[in-house]
Amino acid sequence: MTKTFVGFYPAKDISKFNEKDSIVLVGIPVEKTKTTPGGSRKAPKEIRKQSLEFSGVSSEFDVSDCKTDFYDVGDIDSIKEKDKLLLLWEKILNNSNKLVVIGGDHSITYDMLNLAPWDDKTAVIWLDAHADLNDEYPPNVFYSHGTVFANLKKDNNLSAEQMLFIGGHAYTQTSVEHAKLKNKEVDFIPVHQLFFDKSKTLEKIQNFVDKFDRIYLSIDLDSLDQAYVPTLATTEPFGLTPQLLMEVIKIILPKVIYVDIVEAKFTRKNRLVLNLAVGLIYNILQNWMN
Ligand SMILES: [Mn+2]
Repeated sequence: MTKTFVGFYPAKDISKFNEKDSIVLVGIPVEKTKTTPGGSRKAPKEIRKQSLEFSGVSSEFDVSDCKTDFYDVGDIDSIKEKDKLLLLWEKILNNSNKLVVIGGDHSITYDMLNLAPWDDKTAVIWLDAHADLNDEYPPNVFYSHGTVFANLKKDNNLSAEQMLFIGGHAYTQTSVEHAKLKNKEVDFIPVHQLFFDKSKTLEKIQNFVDKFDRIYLSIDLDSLDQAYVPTLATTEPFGLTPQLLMEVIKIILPKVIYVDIVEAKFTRKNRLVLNLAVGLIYNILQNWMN
């Protein structure tokens, strides 16, 4: 087995996993439509490797000092091992665990959340440069990183009120996506609103969070400004800063039982995004522990 994330116990056999109230990490090394070398399918392995450079200790948090246990169940192929994903969800829900998922491209969010339980008190929030609300992307491809939330909505009968998209600063979004946002097919907070009136916009996010018992959170790293994630496949200017991203998810995390981090494409020469992902995971754990 590849190395586990620092501070996490290996727990490869999911069928035997029965730990309660713990945090479970899984990698989904899958890209559906992209074949660029060094793509996000390599991120689960490389993010774990990068975590070895970290101590897991900061001025505010010590991973070795937590009462909660952390388990790394390894990688699952969301296309070929759907039965394993179903078993993982069963374990997470029965044992009151929380799940941290490392993609893969954004299509893995559909693979994961289409198997998740949904009811009126469950919501999904995604941070992204693009809405990922296409009906097909690229043309004639109906399940990809560009169609995630259109398919989730359709296949699980979700209402506009239980879907919040934060970001959308991309000039490469399709007209279909723009039309859907305009028609309020999901709730939407553009990045410029966060910069323009931060406190009011954070309050709006808090009000959304307050309405639900359970939230699934999906973080496409291209929600960050291109300066922070220059190796990603679809970077855009005018995105979030890492600090603002943390302020936003701090509000959401108390209700979150599932969080994924997707599209962490790096190059041999530039592995910054892997560092960012490791730091983000520790920040998420720290917020969950407090
Ligand atoms: Mn995306």
